[in-house]
Amino acid sequence: MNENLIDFQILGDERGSLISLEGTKNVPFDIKRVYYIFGTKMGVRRGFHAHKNLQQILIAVNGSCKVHLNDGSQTREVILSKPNKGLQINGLVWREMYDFTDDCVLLVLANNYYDEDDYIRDYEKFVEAVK
Ligand code: T46
Repeated sequence: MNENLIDFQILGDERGSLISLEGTKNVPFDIKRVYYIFGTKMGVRRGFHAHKNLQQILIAVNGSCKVHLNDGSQTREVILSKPNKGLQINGLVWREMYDFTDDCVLLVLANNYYDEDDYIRDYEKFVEAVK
């Protein structure tokens, strides 16, 4: 399974906490895009796609959600509930995000710009692609 959980160092002092994300340093790629998902309604499942080449790191900077991963031979469920835990997903992994808490903010770092041509949104095409 082409995924990896990264522990980001929590910096801070008596005032509170801080995490710094730096491309090609603690983030293992050059960051070209950052987006965040919030306000996802209870019971909604999102994702339902794989990427051909994109590398991403998903961090629940607030609240929590679950991520279902499928690389064509194995599946895995990951709970993201800590702002210092990053889930790296590279390329051909089918992903679905669900069980978002009301306060969930899912931050995503990506190594490339948005490109709809990099998405495989049809599950049958994904199965063909991973063969
Ligand atoms: C992923 C998971 C974790 C843009 O215009 N620019 C962007 O950078 C993104 C990410 C999306 N969009 C548009 C495309 C759709 O019209 O925003 C709309 C919602 O995107 P989508 O339905 O793909 O969102 P999710 O939550 O299903 O998936 C997203 C990412 O698209 C995807 O790369 O891995 O989060």
